[in-house]
Amino acid sequence: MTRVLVIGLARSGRAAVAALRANGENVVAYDVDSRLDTAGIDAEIRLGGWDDVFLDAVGMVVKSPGVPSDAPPVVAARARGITVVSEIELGGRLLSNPLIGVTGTNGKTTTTALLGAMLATAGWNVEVAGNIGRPLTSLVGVVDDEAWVVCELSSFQLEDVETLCPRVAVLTNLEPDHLDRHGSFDAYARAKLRAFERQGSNDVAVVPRGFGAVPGDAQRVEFAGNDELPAEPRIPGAHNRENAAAATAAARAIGVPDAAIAEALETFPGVEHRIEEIATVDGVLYVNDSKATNAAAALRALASFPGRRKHVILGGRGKSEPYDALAAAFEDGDRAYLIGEAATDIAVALDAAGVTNVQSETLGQGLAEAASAASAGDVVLLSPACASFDQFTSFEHRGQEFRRLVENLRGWGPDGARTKGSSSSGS
Ligand code: UMA
Repeated sequence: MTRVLVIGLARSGRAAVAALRANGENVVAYDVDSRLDTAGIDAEIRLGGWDDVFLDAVGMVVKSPGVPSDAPPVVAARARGITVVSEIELGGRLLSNPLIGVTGTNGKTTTTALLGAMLATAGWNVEVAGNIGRPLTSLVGVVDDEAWVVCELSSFQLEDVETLCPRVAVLTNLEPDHLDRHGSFDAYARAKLRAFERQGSNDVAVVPRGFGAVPGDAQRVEFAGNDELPAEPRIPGAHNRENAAAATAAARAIGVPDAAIAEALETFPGVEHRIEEIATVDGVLYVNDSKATNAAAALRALASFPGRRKHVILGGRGKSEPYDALAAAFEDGDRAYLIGEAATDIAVALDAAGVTNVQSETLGQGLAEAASAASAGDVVLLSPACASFDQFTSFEHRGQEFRRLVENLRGWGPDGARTKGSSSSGS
């Protein structure tokens, strides 16, 4: 009897193990972290250093998105000719639901959540999953077969798909990201476009207006940020209008009525950690854009507050990206507070562009320095342009920490008691 090996035992791996077990498979589960708490994982567990014997009797490997293709277990499995698929591929195989896949560099979480809101507003049965934080395999055995699944697809998840075929696939945009993992923009772009690869003539490909050819045979639908929409989106900024246009095109393609699309556009409040307004303290607006893990995303955040003096907290773990375009987007009077591993690289670009910058090292220090330099009307913006993993466990963790620090600044104690005078809004 063959077994399935699941690599990486965080959210995706745990969900994959449960789905495989529910499907009657014999599962062995591996994670490189020898101290991992494996309570509740119903599989034979292997932790720590890799040993090829873990592959004995294994017929298929399912890997978590965070596991790169050069990780020893993946290399060893491929050397033995064992099929390696992503957790998303497994989800696609085990679920018969109609799927809307949303990929792209930036805006895919917002577009995914907004599409979910459009279908839900129309009264359709819909689930939202994938890179947004809810593994696709966690839906196995839980959702009705006819429910639509709107699934955010990252390049990490698309690297190892073989049969996944979304009824509608959406590409929000394509810009450099994750070059450290994929090696080149071409390789990254190829991974993203795999979402379209197996689509047939009854499927729909939603792409930015003027975008080049995508693989597959789907009907092509284009969108642009200046499209006429059934209603103006509540979420602000030009980039969000693009997200709204992409979601609208996808929803219309499957027959969601314009009235429901309009209602969702007008009421959808946006997603946590994406240009999320946390509070106004003494006239200074604090914005959490922790999800900006690449320079292109941070550029969007900078462009969302034209004419307002910005204090931008930047840095973290860099992704081999240039920072000159980002530095050029700073307006006169804007300042940067640099944290984490990429601080020196970013400083070089900012210095060359004449942008005042401070080496703050940590988020707490950066926020304190930004808050003391800011005056009424200014914006303090956490939009790091980098991954979080040098100082935090995830971008969510970084954003939550920012929120906590801002809440402290507002003078709200942990019990909710106000300890210092301030005006506030938007939390
Ligand atoms: N691990 C190994 N070997 C390795 C690398 C990691 O065993 O070589 C283990 C780690 O010790 C850890 C586990 O793998 O225990 C982590 O797996 P994971 O990083 O895939 O984490 P998950 O919790 O499963 O989260 C993943 C996505 N994470 C990544 O892509 C890095 C989440 O996207 C996603 O929400 C979740 O699946 C559910 O689908 C996060 C993300 O940062 C939000 N995505 C990137 C992005 O949006 O830019 C792509």
